[in-house]
Amino acid sequence: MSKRFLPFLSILMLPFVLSPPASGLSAEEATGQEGAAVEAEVHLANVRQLTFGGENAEAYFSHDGSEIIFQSTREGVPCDQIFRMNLDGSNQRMVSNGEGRTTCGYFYPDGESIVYASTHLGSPECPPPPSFRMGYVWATYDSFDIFRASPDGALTRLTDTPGYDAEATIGPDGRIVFMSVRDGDQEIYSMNGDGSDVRRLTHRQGPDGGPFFSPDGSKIIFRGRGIPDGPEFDDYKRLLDQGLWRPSAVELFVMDADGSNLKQVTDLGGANFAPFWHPDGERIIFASNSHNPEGRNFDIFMINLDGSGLEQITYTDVFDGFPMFSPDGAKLIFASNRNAAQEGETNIFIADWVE
Ligand SMILES: [Ca+2]
Ligand SMILES: [Ca+2]
Ligand SMILES: [Ca+2]
Repeated sequence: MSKRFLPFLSILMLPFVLSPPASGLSAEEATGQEGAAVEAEVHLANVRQLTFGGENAEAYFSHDGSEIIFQSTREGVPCDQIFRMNLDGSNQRMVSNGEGRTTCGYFYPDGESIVYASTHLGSPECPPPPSFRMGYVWATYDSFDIFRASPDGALTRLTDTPGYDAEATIGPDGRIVFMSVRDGDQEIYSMNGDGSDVRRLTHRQGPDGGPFFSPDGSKIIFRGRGIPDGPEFDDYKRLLDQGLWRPSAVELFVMDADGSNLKQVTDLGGANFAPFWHPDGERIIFASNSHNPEGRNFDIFMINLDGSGLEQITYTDVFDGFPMFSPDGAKLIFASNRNAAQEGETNIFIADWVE
């Protein structure tokens, strides 16, 4: 999964979200639920806001499309914990253990057990955010490991190697794909749902992460960048050794589930991340700032797997990202700073998808 954009984006976007007109919403739209909708977004109908306040992101449907899992920092929750809710936003409840910082919650195919990453074995407290002096970076905390939580909340640790393990998602057959720095670089691995049979899938210098299986489980889409030796790699490696990453330049790639047949999907510039499959297995929806690579305005785009047919889906001047289709393709969920009641808050939205 893709995390770690939002806390830093929220900070960096302050000047942009202070003035409501910059959101692309009219004053009339900016009040109430109607403010979730934007006229230019022709593929999105009946946009509904599901969370109200705090930082909510990485919302993912269960495999049968009946429920949503997401991470939230909100009143009484000082750093991200994993929540579940119904598709109308009702019955929101924390399902992680409330300790440390968590990220990247995802349902097992049974719709009961979940997987998520947490720092709680390092400390029950929230880990300190990276220094603002580091600029625009994600913290890939060393203490993150991946856990399976059964419906009663009991945790099974699935990774135990030193360094960051997170961004776990689960394919239709229950196999997990995730990112780890266990071999000294950001790489993608897969494992069985119980943590056994770990296989390394990427082998290139530079960041690789945020993987998702295709609907039939045969392919994996992810964000990445190959970096040759030189000043850019030296900077990447220096940050990596501090548990940090500057995600300013990444594109989308696809490979077979065994790591073979690696192909680049986007070549847009800027940061392209949070890819997810349309149920047809031929199209990818993702977040990008390629239309404004130095800026903080991300929007959601869609592209064919062969790199053709790029289309912009959202149109606001603030962050829109983490898109995911329901299994039948009828709905899209995403995170956005649109319609924020307070500056910098990020909420989950759901829309009917219009082809
Ligand atoms: Ca670890
Ligand atoms: Ca790599
Ligand atoms: Ca936007």
